[in-house]
Amino acid sequence: MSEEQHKADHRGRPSNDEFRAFIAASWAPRSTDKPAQALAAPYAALRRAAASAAFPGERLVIPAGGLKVRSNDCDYVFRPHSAFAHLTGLGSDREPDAVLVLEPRQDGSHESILYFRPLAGRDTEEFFGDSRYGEFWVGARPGLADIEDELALSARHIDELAEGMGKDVGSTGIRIVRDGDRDLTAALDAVRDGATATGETDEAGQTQTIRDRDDELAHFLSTMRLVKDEWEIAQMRDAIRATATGFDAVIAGLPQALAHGRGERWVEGIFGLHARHQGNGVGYDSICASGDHANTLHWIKNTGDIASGDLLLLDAGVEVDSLFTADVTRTLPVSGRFTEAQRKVYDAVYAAQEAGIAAVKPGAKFSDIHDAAIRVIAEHLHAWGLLPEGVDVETTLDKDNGNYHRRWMVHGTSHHLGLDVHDCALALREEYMGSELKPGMILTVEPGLYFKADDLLVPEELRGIGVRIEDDMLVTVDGCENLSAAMPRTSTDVESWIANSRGLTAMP
Ligand SMILES: [Mn+2]
Repeated sequence: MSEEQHKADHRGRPSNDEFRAFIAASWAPRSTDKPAQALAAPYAALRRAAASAAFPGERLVIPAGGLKVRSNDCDYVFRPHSAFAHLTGLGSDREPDAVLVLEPRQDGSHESILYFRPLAGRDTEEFFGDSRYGEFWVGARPGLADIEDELALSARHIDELAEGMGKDVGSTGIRIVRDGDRDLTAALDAVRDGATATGETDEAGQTQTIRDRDDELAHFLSTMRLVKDEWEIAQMRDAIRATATGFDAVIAGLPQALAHGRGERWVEGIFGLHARHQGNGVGYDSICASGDHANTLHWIKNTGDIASGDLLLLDAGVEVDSLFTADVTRTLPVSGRFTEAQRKVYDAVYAAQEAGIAAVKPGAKFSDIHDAAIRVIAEHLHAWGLLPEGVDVETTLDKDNGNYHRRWMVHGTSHHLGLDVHDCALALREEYMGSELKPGMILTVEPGLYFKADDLLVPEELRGIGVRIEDDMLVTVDGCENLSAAMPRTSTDVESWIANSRGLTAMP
């Protein structure tokens, strides 16, 4: 058999017309039921309307992105670009290569058109022969009419995209979310070159490039997510509820995690099981850090053992099918009881978190949260004699003086949370750190203290202790709601949580 023939047979290509007819025949008719409209559809329509109003007369291109190769002929599970998910309401694994186009109308509004790859007929080679997209291999997809009903927008075949892109939109032009699909962006750049080199200028009088104009669109779509609508808030509640289930399961599984060795991986697996079971998966790689590993801020290798005297820092969140994710951290005494030194550090971080949470209210600045929490951290470090001689709390908090406390807490206290774990990342500093908190914003409050095992500046009893406590806060009209409050936070409540899980009565 030639290499060519072998390949052909391996991939199931028809060897003759008879085979093709055989494959295409005698399947039950497809369902003609109209799919229900997605619950997210009306909210997605409002978001598209906002984008339309911001860019009248312009064609806006928001790609879902394509499949990413993991290795050879295996792809990663598909996750659409967050801007695409937000504007369509499509979530987990939908729809690779799709492109949302807001097509300008004469009256300044836009028609929403979803170009995608609809289900192929059973008489096509794709049906049985295409291992990346074919129904035999990866399952059925909706047809054009199905997705129009589901999302309440217009749908066209992806093969018509090039023609749609080529239509003249006059002098105002086309914008694309560049990191959505790099190939499509490159193709569009080639087409747009002539049209946009006309020397348009921005507010500061600088000549705008194509990229600048695209970045304005991405920035708009990112900052649009700063304040969540009621549907998004409900998704976040679901994500956090599922996350609490995962944390409960981890606590219940700690005895096995110790017994099996490589306990951090065991914990990652237990949380991942519940994330995958209840949602789309984890919203980011879980940090399962026992003992000194907790002092590596993004410890996602999770290769370590868990010892009974350790603190286990678990930073994990479930991403639900709509792709909204929780982001919660608890630091758990594996034995069920904090040692005196562990409790001292834990209670300090808790006090800092309480101060941070108290600062979450409308009208306060986003940066007030960090300022409040880090002051409490600095006070404890000073009281424990860890700051250099002559450096008091005010001195270390003064940015011009070097922020000595950052040796033990280098990260920020808060970030926006939503479709991305670090949501609204394209917001400018004044729209993020410097902005006022508004009802509907969802953000984390997550101070920590990290004393590395080899830190000779700290007393020996504190070395190897790392603590972070992280909750997800919704800004309300008169303050905030801790969406993750179901997961215990104080040192005594955490001990009771573990004791209850083991069927023991909590220590008084
Ligand atoms: Mn976080």
